[in-house]
Amino acid sequence: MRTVFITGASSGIGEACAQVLAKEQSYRLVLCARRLSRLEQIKKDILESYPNTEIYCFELDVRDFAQVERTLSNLPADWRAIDILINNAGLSQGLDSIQNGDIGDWDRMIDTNVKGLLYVSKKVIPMMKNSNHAHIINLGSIAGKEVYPNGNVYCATKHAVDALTKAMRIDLLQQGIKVTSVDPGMVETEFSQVRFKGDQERAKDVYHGLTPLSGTDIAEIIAFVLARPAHVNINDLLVMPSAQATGTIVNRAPTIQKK
Ligand code: NDP
Ligand code: 8X3
Repeated sequence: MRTVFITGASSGIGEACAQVLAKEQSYRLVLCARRLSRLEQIKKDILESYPNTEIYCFELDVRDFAQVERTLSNLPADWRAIDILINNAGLSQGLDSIQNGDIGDWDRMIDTNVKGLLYVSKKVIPMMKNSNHAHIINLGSIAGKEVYPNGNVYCATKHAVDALTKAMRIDLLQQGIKVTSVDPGMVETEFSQVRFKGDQERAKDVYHGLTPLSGTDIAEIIAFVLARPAHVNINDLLVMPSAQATGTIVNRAPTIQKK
């Protein structure tokens, strides 16, 4: 059994990782996010399908280092050895030009996507020291490879994740910790609802006329990455819907259907 620690497990890609890895029946799951009631429901759902799954859920705001430090230092004794960290918690807020951007939006993105990833990694890496399967997966994005109009600060945070992934791979090499970046294009989750602050129509419009990726598509790819033999690491994996060529060029003709 490998113990996997997933941030942002209350929704979207993080929730799908919990579901897909539970199905494999070879992982114990540590799930955290701010919405504890969601995590409890996800735990209940998983246990209905896979009653033998060991799951530990707790509330965590990755932006708050004091909380990260306190909570992770106080994990129950049998949850203090971690094999895999999926740094998934993240968000976009707004889609505005630099000159019109909102400072609060910028702070939330930088604090969550960059500082939150660093805070959690800082605390979890020492918990991986006895693992033979140590692996960190960072959720990057096409936005960490390209920049698109009005994506400025979100793209900057995902470029930072890209740089941190490369840096972690170097710094953690001698400890035998694999580091992978999984970089999706458009995935239909709560991401656009959060970006557009609850504007459901605007969020839905992002995926109009095309078949986006699902959280499960990404989770299955992460499960594949984790299943490679010990001597193999996938450094960086860019995955797009078939209808998306770049961050901005998409085919909205409804010709590509999911098999
Ligand atoms: P969702 O909005 O569905 O999920 C985001 C998750 O992050 C939620 O579980 C949320 O939980 C958690 N989260 C947000 N802020 C915090 C915080 N301060 N502390 C702890 N948890 C937090 O979006 P996705 O599943 O799509 O996003 C997951 C990751 O994938 C993000 O890093 C995103 O940037 C990345 N990504 C998404 C793409 C997409 O098109 N959807 C494409 C490329 C990358 P809660 O609110 O309960 O705290
Ligand atoms: C999320 C995908 O294209 O909105 O990272 O940047 S995109």
